[in-house]
Amino acid sequence: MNRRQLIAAALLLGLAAACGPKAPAPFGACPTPAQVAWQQMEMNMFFHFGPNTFTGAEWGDGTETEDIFHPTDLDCRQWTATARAAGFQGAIITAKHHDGFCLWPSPESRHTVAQSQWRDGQGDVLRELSDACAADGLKFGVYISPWDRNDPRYGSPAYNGAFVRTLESVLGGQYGPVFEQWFDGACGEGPTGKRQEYDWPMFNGTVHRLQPQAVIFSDVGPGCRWVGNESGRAGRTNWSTLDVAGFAPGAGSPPTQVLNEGTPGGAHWAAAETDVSIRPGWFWRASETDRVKSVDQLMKIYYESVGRNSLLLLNVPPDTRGRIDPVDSLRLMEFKAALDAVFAEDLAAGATAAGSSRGRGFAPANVLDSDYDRYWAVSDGETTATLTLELAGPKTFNRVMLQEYIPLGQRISAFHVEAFTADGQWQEIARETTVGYKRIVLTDTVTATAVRLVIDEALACPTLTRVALYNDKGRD
Ligand code: FUL
Repeated sequence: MNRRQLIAAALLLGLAAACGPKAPAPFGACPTPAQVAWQQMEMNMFFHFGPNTFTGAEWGDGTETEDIFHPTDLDCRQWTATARAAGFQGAIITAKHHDGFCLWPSPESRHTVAQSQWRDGQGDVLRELSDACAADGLKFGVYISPWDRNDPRYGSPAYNGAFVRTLESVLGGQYGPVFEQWFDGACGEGPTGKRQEYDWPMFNGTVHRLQPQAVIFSDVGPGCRWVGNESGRAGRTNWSTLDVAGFAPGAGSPPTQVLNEGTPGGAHWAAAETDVSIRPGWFWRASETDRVKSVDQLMKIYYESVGRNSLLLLNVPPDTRGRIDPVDSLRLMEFKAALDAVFAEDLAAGATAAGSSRGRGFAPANVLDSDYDRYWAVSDGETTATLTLELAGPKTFNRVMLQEYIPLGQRISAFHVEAFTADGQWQEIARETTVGYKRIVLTDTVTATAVRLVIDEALACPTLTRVALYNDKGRD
């Protein structure tokens, strides 16, 4: 082809694409690009670290002397290297827990690392962790508790302004970009015995102003919501949409079942985040080292969080040295090996896909590649659909993974899966409700030459970007 022919061919192709079917219109509340990127992180690590690490308390009362905080061998690169090796994408640290102690030299407080003898008052855990995250390619996030049992202003209007300045000293760029701001809903008494009326619009506005891309966690968002329990379990039905009108974080939050399952067609996008600790407590304690969760427990948590349209925020609390305990890090490596053993091989690879579609660009085969932005979609107005995969031979599996294309909203509300088995029959192997960003359905182990996905009900014409089959040989 000469140059002129090339240009003509390119124009024709462009014209053909322009004449092709359009993408479905977004449906209902949809995530922002930052919320999509956040959900794609799938697993982040939580680090509870502070005076409680040294006192053994879960909630310090704010009277602890600053010198209590004295990690003997702090190494944040050990935390981030461990998280990275275990397949985690981000880290969130308790910069300030309810005891009010700040792991950075906050100018708003006299209860910080700067008042301690640790590193002669020159230490800054946020500096070290944010640098370590950058070095290991993890995103950096912060938990900053509004409830403060040390600050004498807590319980008076002055505290809200002080809390905003506290946020500014972390989010103002000093520690680089922050991907998630974690706001705990707990609102107990301060040192004055008083409770605070939190100014949530002002707190959220401060985060949005300084870190526009940061996803704000609280019981009710606005960026993402609490999953409603601390045991690692998202709802089997789990909508990323939620009706938040009239609710607030903490005592004013919706019932935990609503947090666990979301609201179908809800007015606000606030996907569930599942926060759970690898240990019984949130902070490290020598006495709990023999109760670090097993690989089976971690796999169950994975299937019931990431596999149920939620992000997993797994707490791995550093010890009094300021390092991850070897028992925990070994367990994390075993967990990663177990995940890899299941997800290394997609048994749908090489399959052919058939089903109705809205036309070129939205073919059923799009579910077979890992490009998130190429998806299968049916025509507007169709709220049921069938997709058949002819597998590349008989395949044995017990996990069916589905992914909706969430930038256009969450749509599927009921589906079932059938497998074509050696006896020449279609056999129903699963019947479920929602899909969302990622759904991993656990089935009995089955050997089949074809798989049929039937979308029985959707709030709008469904989209699917991925269907994959896996075999977890270690678990039913
Ligand atoms: C809770 C806190 O009270 C716990 O101490 C812990 O930080 C957990 C993640 O959130 O609300």
